[in-house]
Amino acid sequence: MIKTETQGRVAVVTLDRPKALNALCSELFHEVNDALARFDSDDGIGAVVLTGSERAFAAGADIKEMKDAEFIHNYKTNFLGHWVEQLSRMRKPIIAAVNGYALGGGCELAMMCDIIYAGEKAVFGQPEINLGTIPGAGGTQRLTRAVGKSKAMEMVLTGTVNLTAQEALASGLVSAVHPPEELVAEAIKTAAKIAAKGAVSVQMAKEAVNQAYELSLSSGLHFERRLFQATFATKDQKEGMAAFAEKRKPKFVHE
Ligand code: CO8
Repeated sequence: MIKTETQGRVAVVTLDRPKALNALCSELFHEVNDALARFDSDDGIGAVVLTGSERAFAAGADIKEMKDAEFIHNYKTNFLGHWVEQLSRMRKPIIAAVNGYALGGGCELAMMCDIIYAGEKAVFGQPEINLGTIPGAGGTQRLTRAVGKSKAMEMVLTGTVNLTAQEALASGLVSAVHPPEELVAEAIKTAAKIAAKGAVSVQMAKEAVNQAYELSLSSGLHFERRLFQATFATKDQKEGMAAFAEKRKPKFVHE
């Protein structure tokens, strides 16, 4: 249900369940998680791009698969919990390249990534309320932080107010909009730029930015300063600063 490829130090994971608009069924998520775990522990990979098709990034969790699920089963098995753990554990940066529908779990999947690029026709929405349920993997939390309370409430409570790519850009949910056919290449270009930096400082930078969502300002600044100081224990900091002083390009060794 997915395709994977590598381009230099960049891995690309493409959701490939076109007939169901990449609806996120259990099998698809297992494949995604396996691939992400593999790339996260591969020293030859520095960043990952996650994408779907031009019609759909993902139209949400698979409604047909989950429609008969019962609360006790969901609770006991922590339904959806294990699906999203790998993504939140990812230490390497992951860029979502979103063309077409990113609805429900699809929108949440994009928001679990570190950077989102949108194709011009992308649609972001949380339609769960129309199914008698609510978002279950960050739609009430990450979306609210990204677009603000009023817009998030409108989207989550009506299930029909969606964001276009331009609206998503204006609100800060995504950081760039590209023509659909150029989107993945643009995401790969950015991923390659990141993957060419020193891998240790990239991971530390990702950790530090993510703490901005978890910590008070003073604790966050403390966390950031400690990691900043720690970068001076790496070969890449020595190389990066020496290269600057010697007016040459750095050769990072990711150590
Ligand atoms: N689940 C299962 N099948 C789906 C889904 C889905 N979410 N979305 C589309 N499909 C299937 C359709 O049933 C259809 O299958 P078939 O050809 O066998 O009838 C096929 O994909 C094509 O879909 P449509 O014919 O409906 O295509 P349209 O272009 O007419 O419409 C839409 C596209 C608007 C995207 C429409 O398909 C739609 O509304 N889909 C459902 C969107 C939705 O409600 N998503 C939220 C699902 S609930 C959820 O995501 C909970 C999140 C929990 C956390 C997840 C963890 C990451």
